[in-house]
Amino acid sequence: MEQIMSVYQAVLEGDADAARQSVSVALQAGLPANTIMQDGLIAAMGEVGRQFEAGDFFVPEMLIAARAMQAGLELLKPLLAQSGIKSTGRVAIGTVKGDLHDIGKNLVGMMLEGAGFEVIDLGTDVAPDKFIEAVRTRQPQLIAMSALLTTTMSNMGTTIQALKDAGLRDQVKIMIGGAPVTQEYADKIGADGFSPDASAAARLAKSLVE
Ligand code: B1M
Repeated sequence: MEQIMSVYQAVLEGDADAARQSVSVALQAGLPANTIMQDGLIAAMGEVGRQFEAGDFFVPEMLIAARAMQAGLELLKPLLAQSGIKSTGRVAIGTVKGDLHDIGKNLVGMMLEGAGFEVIDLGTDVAPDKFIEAVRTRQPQLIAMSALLTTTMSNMGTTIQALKDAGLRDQVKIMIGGAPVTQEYADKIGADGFSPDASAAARLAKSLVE
């Protein structure tokens, strides 16, 4: 479909204005919001992820594509909410306590959104209590924690312990990432998964909620 291809192309090219415009044209042509999201926005972000992993796209290209995707998604969100379409899953994401780095976390959040997740962004410097509160009040299937400092990554383990102490550990899957984080560390603290970048994070998140 020509209108869907325009949405797909706008996201791939990272053109936020064209993304908004093409989503609007597709809606005017009577295409369902869910089709525009799945076949236009989400499909394009899948291709962005593939190109990133192939080394054809770098972080800046992925960021501008994700921003274009979000621009298009803003127009669809109210319609999707009305039609009661189920999201891929709900994820609460945050940078752990003591850590203010959020560029990677935001990128992961955008890729998750691009994969069809409802993303609750808890921000930066997120204490274990805030993750606990989010699980209690918002019932995400997944918690995603980011850390960029060797001095703050231990707060991922502290958060997992706090969830255990609160009796909530079994209610959520937990994935972690960030420059100093490794699979070995994820295994050590009992996280369900680790991913080295935002594109792999979206794939991991899907596999964890399936
Ligand atoms: Co900071 N900083 N910083 N900093 N900073 C680093 C991380 C550092 C490596 C620089 C260095 O010394 N070479 C170093 C950490 C050393 C260490 O602990 N090993 C460092 C330091 C020391 C500090 C301060 C302590 C400096 C100081 O004040 N003395 C201070 C700490 C503040 C705090 O947090 N309490 C600090 C402050 C800052 C700024 C505020 C100035 C700024 C942050 C702005 C912001 O985020 N809004 C900043 C920046 C920009 C950096 C660097 C330059 C870039 C980080 C970044 O955004 N990268 C960084 C050096 C570097 O990495 N070259 C550095 C781009 C981003 C897309 O990558 O975040 O790695 P990244 O995310 C990737 C993956 O890691 C992964 O996917 C992303 C994309 O593919 N990923 C996940 C991330 N989270 C994930 C979660 C997942 C899965 C994948 O699942 C949940």
